[in-house]
Order: sequence, then C-alpha cells, then structure tokens
Amino acid sequence: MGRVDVAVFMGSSSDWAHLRPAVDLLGQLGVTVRVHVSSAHRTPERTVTLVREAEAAGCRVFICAAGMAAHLAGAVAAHTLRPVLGVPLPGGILDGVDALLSTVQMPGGVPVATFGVGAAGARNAAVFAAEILGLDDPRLGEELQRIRGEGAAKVEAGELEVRASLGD
Ligand code: RP5
Repeated sequence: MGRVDVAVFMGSSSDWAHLRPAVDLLGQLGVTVRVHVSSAHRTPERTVTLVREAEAAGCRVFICAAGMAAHLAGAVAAHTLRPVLGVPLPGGILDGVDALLSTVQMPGGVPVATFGVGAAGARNAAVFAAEILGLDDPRLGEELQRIRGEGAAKVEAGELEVRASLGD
C-alpha cells in the first residue's frame, strides 16, 4: 500500500453512493485516500487488520460510514488513537436515526466525531479531515478557503435567481 492520508471505511458496497462525492472531494483537494468496504459485524477481524495497515501507511484520519446498527466507526476507534470521523447513513426502517445514535453514543474515552446523516455528513467529514490535515499544510488551507468561497458565491447567485424570478 502507498502512502495514505485518509482511510475511508464503509460497512457495505451499498453505502458507496453516499460516500463517492466526499471521496472525490478529498481527491480534488490533493488528499491521498484509501477506500475499504469492511463491516464491524460481518468482517470484524478484517476491519482491525485494515486499521493496522492504514496506520502503517501513514493514515492520519479515519472516516467511517455505515447504516442501521452502525458500529463501524466505534470499532475502528477502539483500535486506533488517530481521529475517527463517523458518518451515519440512511436506510432500513429507521432511515438513519438508528445509525446516528449507534455512531454518536460512544462510551467516554473512545471518541467518534459524528457528522450528519448521509451525503452532507460525508462531505462535512471530508472537509473536516482536510481541516485537520490543513493544520500543518498551508496549501490545503488555501484550497479549503477556496471551497468556502465557492459556497458563498453559490448562495449569492441563488439570491439573484430568486429575485429574478420575482422580476426584481
Ligand atoms: C450496514 O448495513 C451497512 O453500512 C449498510 O449501510 C447497511 C446495509 O448493508 P447491506 O445489507 O446493503 O450490505 O452494515
């Protein structure tokens, strides 16, 4: 395995559509990402092995996404001291509320920084991972500033569109 800045774990390949844009964003920021499908429940030992391999490859932040009884982020956090960002995913009859509570309610001393449910949470986890890496990487800091600027420009363009629709 080559050098890895961020390891992204998801519990099932069915989770990939929620995560793909966030992984693409990290790539656009020049962050080296390694993606794994591994489950806290279905492949528990493989999950631990992948955590060890990611650490050996230099991984500084883990992003872990899962749905339903989402224990992947907690299982990864149990095996590393590096920051673990948890992304609960929608699906099942509780549609993400189950995953949110499963991810966020960690026992004291084993933190998982938990984000919102679904694609927006995944994007924020990616941005947050870049913010962590950007603490000692000015280039990444500038890229993040550029993304903030794009978000602001989109809102301002949105106002012009709304006002134009009113003939304003
Ligand atoms: C979780 O169960 C996965 O992260 C996924 O969100 C959910 C359903 O998995 P599949 O049955 O689609 O593989 O562990």
